[in-house]
Amino acid sequence: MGTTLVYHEDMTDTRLLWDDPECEMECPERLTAALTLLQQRGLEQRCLRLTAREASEAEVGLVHSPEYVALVRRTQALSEAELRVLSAQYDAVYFHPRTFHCALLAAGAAVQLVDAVLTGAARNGLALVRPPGHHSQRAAANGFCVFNNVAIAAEHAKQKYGLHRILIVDWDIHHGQGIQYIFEDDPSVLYFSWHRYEHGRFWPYLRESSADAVGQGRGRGFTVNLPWNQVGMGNADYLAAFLHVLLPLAFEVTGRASLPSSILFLDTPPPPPRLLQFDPELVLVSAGFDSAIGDPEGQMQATPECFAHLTQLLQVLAGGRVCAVLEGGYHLESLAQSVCMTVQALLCDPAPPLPGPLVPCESALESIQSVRGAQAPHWRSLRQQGAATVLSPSTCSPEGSPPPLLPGEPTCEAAAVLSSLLDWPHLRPTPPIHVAVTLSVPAATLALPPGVRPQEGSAPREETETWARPHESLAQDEALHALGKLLFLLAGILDGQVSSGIAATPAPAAAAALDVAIQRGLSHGAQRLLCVALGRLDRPLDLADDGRVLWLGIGGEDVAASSVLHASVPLPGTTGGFLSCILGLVLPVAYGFQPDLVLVALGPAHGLQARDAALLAAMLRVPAGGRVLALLGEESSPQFVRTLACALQGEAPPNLGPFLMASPEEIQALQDLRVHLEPRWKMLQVAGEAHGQQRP
Ligand code: Q9C
Ligand code: ZN
Repeated sequence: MGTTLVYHEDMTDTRLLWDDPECEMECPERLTAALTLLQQRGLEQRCLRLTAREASEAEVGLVHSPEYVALVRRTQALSEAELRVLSAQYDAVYFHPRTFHCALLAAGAAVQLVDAVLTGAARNGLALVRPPGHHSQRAAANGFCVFNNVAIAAEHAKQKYGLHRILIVDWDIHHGQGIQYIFEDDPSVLYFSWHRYEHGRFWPYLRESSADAVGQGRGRGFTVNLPWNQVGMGNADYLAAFLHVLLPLAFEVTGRASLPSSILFLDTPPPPPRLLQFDPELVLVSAGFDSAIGDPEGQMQATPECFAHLTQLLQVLAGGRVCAVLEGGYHLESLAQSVCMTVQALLCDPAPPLPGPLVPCESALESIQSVRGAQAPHWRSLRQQGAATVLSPSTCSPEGSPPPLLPGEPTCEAAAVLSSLLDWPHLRPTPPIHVAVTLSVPAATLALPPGVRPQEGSAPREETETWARPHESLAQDEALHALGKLLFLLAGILDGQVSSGIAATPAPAAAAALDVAIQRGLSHGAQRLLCVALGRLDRPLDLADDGRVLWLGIGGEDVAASSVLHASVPLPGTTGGFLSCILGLVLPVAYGFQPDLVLVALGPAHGLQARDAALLAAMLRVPAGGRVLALLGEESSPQFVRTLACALQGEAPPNLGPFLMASPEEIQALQDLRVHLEPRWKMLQVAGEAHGQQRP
């Protein structure tokens, strides 16, 4: 099951026929630039190619009024002067005689993509379309958008496949108010959008783009707006938004009680709480790349690689069913590179490292805090973390008409930064082998998926013995044999032959094997090694404190031990606690540290089920750029190894099963540790300094 690319060259037909500086950026070259780079990088050839078809009247009618569709149909026969007059009736829209055809193809492509993924013909995919869709409304074109492609695709998924939990992630830099309006009272569609807002001074100047617009009626809590109040948001800000806002909500499957008004009558017994859950069955991405560096509209700083990370983080949801549909993106080079990064991530290639230190800016943290505050009444995972702070009034748009937009021209300096960041190639090549597994049982027993290879090779006997010598537990033949394989695998990862791997060791030798793996990794040139140790595995005492090794213990006994390079938490006993641990601790620290190798060691009494381990591995794989070595006991079941191997390969981990909210103790333990680590690992922050919660 691969990645689908849906396209039709007719979508380059529509273009602006007259002078209009506001609209000229939405040009046919957007599609050709993206497609050409996809071809040059050999990515298009790796996808299942689908030729877009026109959406049917019924499909467009899922979202738009018949009168509006008829009006757009009539534009085919209008003269240029008439097109101009009609265009002027909408905000930032142009019509062309081919607009109707293109808009039908764009909507059709989105529907086809959803069909391919929901019938199992493809795992995920991208529809490369114009005109874009997310601003368009039931009876109105807006912001270059004619038909709302993503909204139509979501309605289609609901009607034809009976889905009732769809996540729409709108990472375009404009607020997709069209999607928000269409689903604002619909709890079966969670709409998340971040957007340039500048306290309401940026187009489309809507109050309802602010964080306190959370949806209506039964849909309350299913509209999530994250307004950016400054330009220049970058990789750290976008990742923080995913880790601290979007993903906690997307994962939450909760008994959110919605209280009907009858509860106000105290003599009637309250009805049982309606269970609202969100754990999406499908992820649709309104994939606009005007949020990337260089874009004249967005004026943001996120580099193209960031979109590989965002895409891969989403792939842990909904069994990996991610359908991305192009929206905006007006800097041709930045757009093309970002599209390539998205497709590469959909194809499960490891994500390239992100440039620069990852520290979210103060304004981003204020925005994140305000949306967490606004959403806290609707989402228990947010409420629990004690971040339900009062919505800062500064994030609401001012009353009355919006102040004029301040022009923001890219400076010469920004242009230089951009050209160096967009300089290609600066990536390591994708290793030929995706996942290698050292085996103690015949390969056939494991029924490994394609892409996962059994590893037969071993380090030379003498080398293995040298590394084993200081450790009594590695003296036995069996342990020595396992260590030889582990060393071989580790070298394969560090040399770029293998992306990730699983190495099995006899349980009594687990701690020693991990110690050797760390030392060997360092001597092999690893600059930053993140070690996530589960169960009874103590940090080796002689570990150099030179900043090259970061140790995160989960469920060990040294719970008290804590420095910025050595932190431990008890193993959460609930799904909610485990998720908070991954999203609120492990990933932010991993992103802050930017390791070149991650060791995940499952020691004695690690307590993880296969699906927990798979989720941890699938998510750590993203900041690790794929380079994860999992160490586990030889007694691990074939099923466990197989599940873990699939996750390391980039497949979505299995569902976590019945969702249990984190216990207050689990939350407290995490909170204490975060407070302690935050000064060093800024990606842990969920609130701005000025309005932050009181430190205990
Ligand atoms: N300089 C999409 O990205 N112009 N539409 C705003 C502010 C309209 C953007 C003017 C931008 C529409 C799909
Ligand atoms: Zn946009």
